[in-house]
Amino acid sequence: MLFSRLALAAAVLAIHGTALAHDYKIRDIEIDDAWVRATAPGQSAGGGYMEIENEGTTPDQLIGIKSDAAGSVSMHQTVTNNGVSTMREVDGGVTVPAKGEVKFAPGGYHIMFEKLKAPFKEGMEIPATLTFRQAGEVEIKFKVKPLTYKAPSMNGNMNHGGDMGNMSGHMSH
Ligand SMILES: [Cu+2]
Repeated sequence: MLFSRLALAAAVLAIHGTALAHDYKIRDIEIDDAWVRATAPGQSAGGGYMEIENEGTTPDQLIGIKSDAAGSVSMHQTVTNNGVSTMREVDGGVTVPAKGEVKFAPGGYHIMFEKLKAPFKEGMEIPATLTFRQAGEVEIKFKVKPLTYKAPSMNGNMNHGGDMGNMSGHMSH
């Protein structure tokens, strides 16, 4: 009994320790929890998510992303008007406020991988290079989560996950 309780405590500590660690850091910018969902058969695009923190006292801006895993990589934003969600490419860049953070999450900002060179399979890591106006370039890896993975959405009505299987929304750009 005592042993199993100790084991549980150790497991909780281990999980907590991982959550506190910053996955990637460049100057004042930290990137955590970068992930994409595995693609369904025939799906040629996928959305990437992450958290970006700025510990600095001046704002920074994510101005570019590239990856060898896809023919086209861009920053998108899902916008919901009158209950209808559409996504559009971000113009200019995504600002990370001083002493603040930006979350790329289903229903909001996301990285759009299109023309995938190979399907995203659970357990893979998708390399990408982010460019920040102040901090410069940082290489990160998006962990591929299961196709059924449900992320906490920014808004219950805007689940981008539902869109990802059907990429017709992208035909509008
Ligand atoms: Cu998109």
